[in-house]
Amino acid sequence: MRVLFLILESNAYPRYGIMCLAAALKAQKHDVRLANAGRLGPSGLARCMEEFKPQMVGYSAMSGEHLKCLELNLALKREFTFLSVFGGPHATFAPHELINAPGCDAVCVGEGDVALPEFCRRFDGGEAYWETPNFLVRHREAVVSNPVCALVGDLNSLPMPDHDLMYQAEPDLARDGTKVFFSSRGCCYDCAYCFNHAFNALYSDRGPIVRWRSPENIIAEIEHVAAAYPLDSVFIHDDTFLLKPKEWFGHFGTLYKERVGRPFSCLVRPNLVTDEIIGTLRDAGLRSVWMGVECGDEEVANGLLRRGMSNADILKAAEIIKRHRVLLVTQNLIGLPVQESYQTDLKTLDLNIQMGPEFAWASILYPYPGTRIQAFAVEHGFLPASGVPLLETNKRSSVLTFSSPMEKRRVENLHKLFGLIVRAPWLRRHCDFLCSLPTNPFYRMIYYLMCGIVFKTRLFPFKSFPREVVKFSLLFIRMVRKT
Ligand code: B12
Ligand code: SF4
Repeated sequence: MRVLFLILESNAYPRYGIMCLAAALKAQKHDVRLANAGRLGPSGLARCMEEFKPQMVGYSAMSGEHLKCLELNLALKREFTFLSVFGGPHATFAPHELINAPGCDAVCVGEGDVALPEFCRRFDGGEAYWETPNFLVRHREAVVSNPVCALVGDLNSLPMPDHDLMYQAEPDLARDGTKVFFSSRGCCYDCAYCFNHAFNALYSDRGPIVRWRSPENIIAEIEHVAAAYPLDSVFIHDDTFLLKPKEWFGHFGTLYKERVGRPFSCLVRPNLVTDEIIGTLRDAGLRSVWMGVECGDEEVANGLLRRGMSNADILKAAEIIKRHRVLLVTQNLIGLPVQESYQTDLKTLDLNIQMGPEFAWASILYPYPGTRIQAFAVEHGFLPASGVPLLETNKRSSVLTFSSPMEKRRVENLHKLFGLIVRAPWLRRHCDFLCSLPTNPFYRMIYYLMCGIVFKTRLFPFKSFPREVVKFSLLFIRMVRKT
């Protein structure tokens, strides 16, 4: 079968889900391609469709970008004949919205590694593909919904994700010295703003949620990439890298040091940080960790957000990380659905100042479909019951209704200045004044400049300036314009 995956833009980040699916389909001898619609433009994409004649076009969409995927799909459907299939987070958490949208033929809920090859096998063999597990399919004017099958139990059994496919479609990613990998899937925590609790409920009786690859398995993938592409550093993007047995890290550390030997980064949850594990990983080459702090107001963090840890736990984790001379990046949530949102955010700011991270990254909360925080925000009047507005980017403003326009302005400004104030704490005493000024492009520039400078000088420094500078500058301009 000829399957074409379409992405709108890579956002300077590989689509690992597509790389996994492409590998699974190729293992079944299907002919798979990937096109970046943004890069090709309408005429290039039309040429690609004419030449490849895909029988199926697959989209992987997060909430928000699904709208543009639907639009593109409809435009293509006017000129070409193919089956359109949607997957990814929006398909998982709002499948009915997608399957009822014009032009959408099928939606894959949850993991597609087993489901999509099975769907293609049935389609190709003239069997009842509309009855494939995990899929909602439009069949003879009706929608057929099927339950999800078990999660992939043994991640080592999956074929190696298809990096070549991604890097051919997106040469900037091939040139980028930092490459992304995943060593595990799933997270057992219950944070109210994250997709995992909804994902876990979907799969509640379908096998263990948290699964990890063997150190040999992920290292073989990293070696494979290093042999063919520039690789200066590795970013292991598991939701919670430390959610594995202690022995795993010793074994991984030894192999990584021997066979990869480049600096790496990962994401951690403060309550899982221990002196022993960080020491082992540091010895193997750990350069930076991204740690979810989210909220410095303990009542909000443990009530509304369900984080389940104290500020003391967070400070202790930060101290361990810094003591091992690992660069610490904190991740924080701004603009929460609470009465005094700005005051709550200031507590988060102060906690960050106390921790002194290399960089404090802040996101404006966007309550995604299926999350508890969305239900809470609707119930308490922070969001309209009629429907949650979709934003193309949540790096500019908040969708919540705050107690006053000034409260909203302060929250949005603090989001832009957060990283700067944490790096230059003397600005803290001017924070109320700075945040009460009208929102403005200058603050947005500061936000992206801070990210850009810290990323490319400290976290993932340019190794080859000529190789990366053009891509990086274009990304910077695109992000500022979009926001
Ligand atoms: C890496 C990552 C990114 C990367 C790349 C995104 C991508 N789509 O790959 C970047 C940095 C660009 C990114 C950006 C954002 N992200 Co993000 N990101 C992730 C992260 C951590 C990993 C994604 C991943 O590669 N997973 C591993 C692969 C194997 O899983 P997968 O992608 O889900 O794919 C599987 C299935 O979904 C399915 N599948 C996927 N696609 C398809 C397609 C077809 C046709 C089929 C049949 C099946 C299928 O099969 C795959 C294999 O089993 C996830 C969390 C997570 N653990 O998934 C959040 C996550 C996807 N991101 C999220 C969010 C909110 C964002 C941002 C909005 C954050 C922000 N504040 O800016 C932006 C959105 C940008 C945009 N353009 O819309 C949310 C999405 C929620 C939602 N309802 O959409 C997630 C789920 C995390 C969360 N907080 O809940 N993100
Ligand atoms: S620890 Fe991170 S990945 Fe896990 S549920 Fe909480 S926010 Fe999501």
